[in-house]
Amino acid sequence: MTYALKVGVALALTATTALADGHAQNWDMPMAYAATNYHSEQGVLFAERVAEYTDGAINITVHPGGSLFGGGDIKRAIQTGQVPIGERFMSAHANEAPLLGWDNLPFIATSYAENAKLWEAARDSVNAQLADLNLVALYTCPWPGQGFYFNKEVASSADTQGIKFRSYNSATATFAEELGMIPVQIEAAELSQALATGVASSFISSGSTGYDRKVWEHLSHYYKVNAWLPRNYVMVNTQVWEALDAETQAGIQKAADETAASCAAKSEELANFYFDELAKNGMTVADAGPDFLAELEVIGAKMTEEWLASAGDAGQAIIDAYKAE
Ligand code: PCA
Repeated sequence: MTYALKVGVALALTATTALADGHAQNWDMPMAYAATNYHSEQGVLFAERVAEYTDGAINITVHPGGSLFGGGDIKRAIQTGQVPIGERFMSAHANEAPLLGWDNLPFIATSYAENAKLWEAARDSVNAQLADLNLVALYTCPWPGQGFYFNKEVASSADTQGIKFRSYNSATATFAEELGMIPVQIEAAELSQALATGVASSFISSGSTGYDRKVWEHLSHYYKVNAWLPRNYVMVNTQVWEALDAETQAGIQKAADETAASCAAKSEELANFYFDELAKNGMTVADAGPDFLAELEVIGAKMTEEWLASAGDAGQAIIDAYKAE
């Protein structure tokens, strides 16, 4: 057992004692995105539900915006027991475990209903993968569909050559390179600064992150593509989870299931609001043109093939199960 995992076990044992004594446990929950973003607001709702359904045994304090741990450090902090619980963008972990990129496959599941179906198909193998990483997923929640932000009109890859592109995982870096752009990975929390300083002048994301980061201050065009609807997940350290009694686990899981539903509904409800806000603030919000879209589809098919090659049989099984339903 590594030192890091031992720390997790020690933390879990402390947790057991706390419950056996009848004392409440206080859990800090780092989250990666803006405090006013619905993911974070739903995280607060989750914490309230957990307190209610565990009769105050588990008190969660939400730390949004990467304030406790930066987005890139949250998973590790949970795995090693520095914090018991936290939230992060699932496909950011696909470089370590390719299967976790299941929700970044371009043009496979482009509506909320399809994305929910894909998650159902992926859930068991994703959970098995997370178990290997010393994690238990409590709930996942989709972002709205992903499209491209630019500081000019773009009709095809002829217009994207050499542009500095902010990526949020390795799949988006590949997408950018295929379009002749130069990817640089940057957290959503640092996006405004990156655009202001010219570190990047393009990125792929939902209307949500463009709105949170007021990107109309720097960029002019948003092209709706709806390439995929990636998910965040709230995860807990396995030892911490296993040290809880069954009743406490059931209370937390009930809170998680309710939050999965309320968070997905909120995402869908806000998707068009975000587009309206981008437009109200002066951005051109449009569907990607046919030439650009045709190129994106070719790149997308290639990315899916690459993912299948890296995710192996478990990846293929997800796609097969999704298509069979
Ligand atoms: N916003 C997050 C991830 C996906 C999204 O819509 C981001 O851009 O980092």
